Amino acid sequence: MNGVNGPQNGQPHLDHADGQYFLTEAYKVILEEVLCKGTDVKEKVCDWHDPEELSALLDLELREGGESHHQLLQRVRDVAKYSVKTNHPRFFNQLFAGVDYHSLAGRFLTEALNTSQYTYEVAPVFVLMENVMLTKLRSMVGWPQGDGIFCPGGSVSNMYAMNVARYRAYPQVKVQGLWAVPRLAAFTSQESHYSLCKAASFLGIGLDNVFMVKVNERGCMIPEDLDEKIELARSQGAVPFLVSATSGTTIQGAFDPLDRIADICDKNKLWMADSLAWNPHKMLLAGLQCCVFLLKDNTDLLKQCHCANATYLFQQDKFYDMRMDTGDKSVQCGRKVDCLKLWLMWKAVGTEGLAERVDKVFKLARYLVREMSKREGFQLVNEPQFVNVCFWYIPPSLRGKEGNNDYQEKLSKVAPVIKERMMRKGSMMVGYQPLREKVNFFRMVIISPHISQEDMDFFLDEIERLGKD
Ligand code: ABU
Repeated sequence: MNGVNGPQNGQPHLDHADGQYFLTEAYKVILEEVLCKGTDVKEKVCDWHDPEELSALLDLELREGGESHHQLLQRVRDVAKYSVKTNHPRFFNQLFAGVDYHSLAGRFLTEALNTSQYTYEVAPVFVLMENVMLTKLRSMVGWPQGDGIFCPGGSVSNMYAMNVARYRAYPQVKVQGLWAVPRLAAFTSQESHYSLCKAASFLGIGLDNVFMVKVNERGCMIPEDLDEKIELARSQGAVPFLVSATSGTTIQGAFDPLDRIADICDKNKLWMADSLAWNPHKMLLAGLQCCVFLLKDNTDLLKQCHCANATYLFQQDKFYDMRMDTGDKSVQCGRKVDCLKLWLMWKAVGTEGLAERVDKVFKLARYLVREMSKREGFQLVNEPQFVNVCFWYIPPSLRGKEGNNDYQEKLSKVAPVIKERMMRKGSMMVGYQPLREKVNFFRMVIISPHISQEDMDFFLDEIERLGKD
């Protein structure tokens, strides 16, 4: 063992004792820099540097020889130091934030075990665990007998939905390809996630065949427009096959009217209430990535749609029940274990604990909206339906000038300027975007149950400070 100096004379790091010593030291750095400092409100959310400057601060170059433990621990420190602290109480930039320590332990364990979820023989515990998780989650939506899979991201879940929906309608597509199917049409709202478009182009359905259904003033799909768009697609010779509805849209957190949409889908025999994509790595803090695709079908549709029957993995003469091998349900081969982090966290806090953290962030979002209404300059885009609080900040120099011709143009520049200032200062992180005719506005997302009313007050104060001109 080479201890603190690491391997000598360019020897590769292959010694277990040596590796375990390094891991122990690296873990201390991770604990200190990422989990202690990274959650400390007195520290920066991000130590921001422009790309050239950051490249100079980091030693990213790969060389012929290896480095000492001492140097490597410095690399670990550097990565931690210059990375964004998404566990920080002032990180509001994405739909994920905060840390759950049980889930994190599950993530460490997953990485250490380093297996693939595709066969029972290499992942016996995780195959059973994934089945239990999927059954539990499906039971919550009323499909105890269906199917499902943990996916690498919500976008991939949406892609699964589109592929399986098409396969159910036209099973010949798998063998004969796009020649064997008519022009297909999918429907989703103007405010749905962009992954529907990605899925349509990836699967050969085509962007022109994704019909964007109008939304109401709060961002919810308008069922009457869905009816009209279905008719429009048919009039163009396309065959409607899928509607993707959203509960909690990416920007406004809007909820589409699922019952009314489901009625339209029933009437037209379209895929909608047949599957569900859900990301516990967002509001439940399961850690990236933890996404499930749940399926009502219990006839092996998922497997039939994707199987390739690789004989080196899925031998038909295995000594155990081959139905335990999940690999032919997925589009990938190697598949990371994403169920353990959710399972361990759920075991730790129970369903009630998970519900409590959701309730807490809803209360904080309501608190933020109330406090905003007491201050000048904060203008909601819409009354929030979820934990996304979308608003414009009107700086003092623009107040009372709403009638000016250049008002919207000037307003569009406010959020990017405030964002740059907060990033360079490192005080907090929040995202912004335009949305169709609406110019840039902030999307504040309250996700982490570790935050408090003081963090909400700080957020409002800091927007005022950064946008005081
Ligand atoms: N599913 C994409 C969400 C990205 C984000 O706003 O964090």
